[in-house]
Order: sequence, then C-alpha cells, then structure tokens
Amino acid sequence: MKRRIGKYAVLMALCMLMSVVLAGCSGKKETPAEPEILLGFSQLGSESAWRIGNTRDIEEKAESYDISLMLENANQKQENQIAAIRRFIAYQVDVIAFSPIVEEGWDNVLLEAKNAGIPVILVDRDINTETEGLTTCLIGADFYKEGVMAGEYLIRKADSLELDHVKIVEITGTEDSTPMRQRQLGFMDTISADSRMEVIESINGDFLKSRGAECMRELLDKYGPDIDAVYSHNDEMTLGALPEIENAGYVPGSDMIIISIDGGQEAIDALKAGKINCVVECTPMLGKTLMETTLKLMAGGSVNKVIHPAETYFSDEMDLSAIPPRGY
Ligand code: GYE
Repeated sequence: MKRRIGKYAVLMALCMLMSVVLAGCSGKKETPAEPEILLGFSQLGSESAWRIGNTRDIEEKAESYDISLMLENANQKQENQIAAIRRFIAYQVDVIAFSPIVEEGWDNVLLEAKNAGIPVILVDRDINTETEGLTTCLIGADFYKEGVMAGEYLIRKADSLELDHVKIVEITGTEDSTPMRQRQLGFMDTISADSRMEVIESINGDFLKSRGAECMRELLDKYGPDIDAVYSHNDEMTLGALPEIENAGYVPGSDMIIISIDGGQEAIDALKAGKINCVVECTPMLGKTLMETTLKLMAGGSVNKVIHPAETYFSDEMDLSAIPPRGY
C-alpha cells in the first residue's frame, strides 16, 4: 500500500533539510548569538619589555574570552591617552580600561565617561582625582610592597656582607606615576630605620633603557667608587645601567649591589650571571583578570576595588636554576 504524503508535509521536510544544509555550510551552532562586548583599552606606551608583555597578554586574553578589543597606544603621552578615551566614549564602547601614565589630570575625561554611562577599569597604575567614584576598580601590582621587598633585600645583603655604611643611588621611574611614587616610598620606609643606609642621589630615568644608561653615567661621574648599591625602579633602566658600570671599570653584582624590579627574562638572566643581586617581581600578566572583570561588570556584578596579583622576588640568596621562563 502506498503512503500518501500531503503537499504541506513535503514542503516542511524540504525546509528542514535546507536549514540543516545551510547550518552545516555556515558552520555555526543553532544557538542565539551573544551580544559582543567591546572593550576600549588605552595602553600608555611601549617603554619596556614589561609593557610589551602586558599589551600582548591583554590582546591574547581578549581573544580567548571573546571580547572585542579596541587597543590604542599613547606613546608615552597623557594627551594621547585622553584623546583615546574620548574616542572610546564617542564609539560607545561597553567598558573602558586604561593604564594611566601619571596619577593626576584625569578628572575631566573620566567625568565624560561617567556621564556616558561607561564603566572604567584602571589597569596597572592608579590615579588621583578630585571627584570620587570615577573608576570601578584597579587591577595592578602593589608597588609599595615591591619597594619594601627591595629594601628588605638590601638590609639582608648589608648584614651578610657586614657593611657598616651603604651609599645608595636610586634610578626612578616616570615622575608622578604610581610605580615611581610607591616603589620609592616602600623602599624609603623600609631602609630609613636602618642607620647604615644613605640614599646619596635619586635621579629620574623615566623607565627607559637609554635613560637608565644616561643616569648611571652621570652617577658614576659624580660618585664613582662611593656607590655601594643601585636601586633601579625597573629592569629596562637596570639593563641600560649595567654596561655603564662595567665600562667604568666596576663589576656589577660584586663592586655594587644591584636591585631591579619587574623580573623580565633579560633581568633574570643577568641575575643568574651575577650582574644583578635581586629582582623584585612585577607581573604584566593582567589580561585574564581584566577580561573577567569586564565580563562581571557587563553582567551587573560587583567587583573588588583593588585587585593585586601575587608577586615575589628573586635573589642571589636562592637557587635560581628552577625559575621557569618568564614570558616577558
Ligand atoms: O615596572 C615598567 C613599566 O607600570 C608596573 O611600567 C609598570 C612599570 C614597569 O614601564 O617596566
């Protein structure tokens, strides 16, 4: 007996077949599309291996979390960052994140973001504003603690070498930036109770390798063999300073105690080679926390005001052979 199939049933079957074929062709699942999240991120520049690693990590994590990233690099200029944030507002991004080059000068542009209803996340560095509540949170290192770790190491080193006086030169990061201020403060608060410690000069190296070299040349010209210790606020400046110390006829790591911050691969290699004595870690891998915080904010959740990554230090007091590749 023949089965009779109505015209409607044939049409339905054809439609179903077509939709299966089309879905197969497009490769897409039959789930409703999630609205895309757009994150505007203003990076402050490319001054160091730390910064380059930080940018790369944020790009990679945005991709893995399926967040569309509008990335702008301000090339070390605050006015470029302000202009980028204004573009993000005009573009109506969902969330704005930025790494402020300095702490002051953000009130106006952040008020504009607030009025546009766009939440702002601080990445890496902090700001000082007259108006409260212009940002949601800060994802970045505890720079004060980094300064404390550097100071504590120097005290231990002075003990082990039985030094009765330690003349220190400090090469600082970008003036008025959070890491510069806090790394200096944490270090000073730690060493100032120790009467052996004396900072003979503090000089601004702007977190740059070339400036680190220039500063070191100047310091060597002025103080030469009187320098017992160099406290440098980042690896880049330290790596600029090391060849200058060698060219002046001193052995970094033995004639002078060298302390650096960041913990990038090149500095760790110099630590292993005995040219640096202590490197305080500052991780640039903030992308995962940034993406997770962005998603939380978009879902209407609350976030912690300050999110610090866990950090440590590496020094000539340790077995350094086990340090895994740093990735920046
Ligand atoms: O230490 C330095 C970079 O803000 C923590 O900026 C960052 C600092 C980092 O250029 O290398």
